[in-house]
Amino acid sequence: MKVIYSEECAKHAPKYEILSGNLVDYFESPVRIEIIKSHLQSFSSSHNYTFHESTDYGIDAILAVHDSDFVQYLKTAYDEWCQEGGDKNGILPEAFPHKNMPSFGRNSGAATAIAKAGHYCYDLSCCIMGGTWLAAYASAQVTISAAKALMEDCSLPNENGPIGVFALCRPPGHHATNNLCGGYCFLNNVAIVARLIISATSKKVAILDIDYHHGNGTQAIFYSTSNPIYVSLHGHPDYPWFSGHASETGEGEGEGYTVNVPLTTETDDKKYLEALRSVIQKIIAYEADFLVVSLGVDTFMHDPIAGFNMTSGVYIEIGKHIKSIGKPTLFVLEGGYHLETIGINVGNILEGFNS
Ligand code: OKS
Ligand code: ZN
Repeated sequence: MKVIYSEECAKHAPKYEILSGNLVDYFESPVRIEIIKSHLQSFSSSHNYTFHESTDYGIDAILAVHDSDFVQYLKTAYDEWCQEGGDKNGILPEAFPHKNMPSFGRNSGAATAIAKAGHYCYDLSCCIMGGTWLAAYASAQVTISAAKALMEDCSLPNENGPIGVFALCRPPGHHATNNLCGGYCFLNNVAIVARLIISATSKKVAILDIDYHHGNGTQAIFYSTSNPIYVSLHGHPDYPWFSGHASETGEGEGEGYTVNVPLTTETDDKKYLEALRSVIQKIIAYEADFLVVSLGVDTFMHDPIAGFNMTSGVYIEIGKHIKSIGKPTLFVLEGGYHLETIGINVGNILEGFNS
């Protein structure tokens, strides 16, 4: 199995975030992908992982999902902030243009860097530093490179079941919308490659989001289209708080092509696999040609920011279930913050898929 990565992904590394009112070390750190990589490398002879540095395919696939003013903001926010005398650690919003504010929509022009931050970001988890754009761009290029590899290799004969490629990327993407960052996410990697695969092949894509959190950004980007279908299992109620209800099913041409399965925080291995089996039936019925998986392992019982009760062993079963869909599959890393097990848990999903 090909694993695509980029050293550039480490260039975004905020020191802190706020968790329950406390300043804590930033969970979404570069070490996450280092741990996963060395875990997969320790397996690479028996499991046949090969590691490939990403190729730069340029900005076009990114601009097919994200607004150009938003991309411009991500590129320039840090420099503007520094020119205005801001702290070298990076820029965070201080206030957001809330719909209940009397001046909402009238005097909301964003003149300063920090006002723009409130316009283009919806929480406090997306500090923009000197290296943030480089890392977010690299994360997208890792995912694009992985998608290109999958499209090339899926025509080759394969006896062991469907072919898979793993995009070992960060920062993650599924909370980013066409013009907002949030939830550690700047560019929506999965949305970028789903749209790329559809435009390159004219085939049908299913997105299966198994991160603990609802992928509100991915859902929003594809809410009114029937291709791709977006299917998410997630903890509820939890971050991002205002989306992921079962009643959100898409609109217009997209009606019926968003599937949300909110699960209570008591969810264990057995309940999760039951829910997974039911959504896999929907993906099979959709007759997708490609599967893109938003792969988060923050569903693990000891994850520091999530609430499920799942064990490491279940990830092998999850991987086997994904294999049973039988389609070329792109795994794209999203969340997962329990560093002691992140390598094992991601490795178990890939191992189940490759078994
Ligand atoms: C604030 C944390 C906000 C982001 C939480 C969700 C990140 C994630 N302290 N999404 O999949 O893993
Ligand atoms: Zn998550």
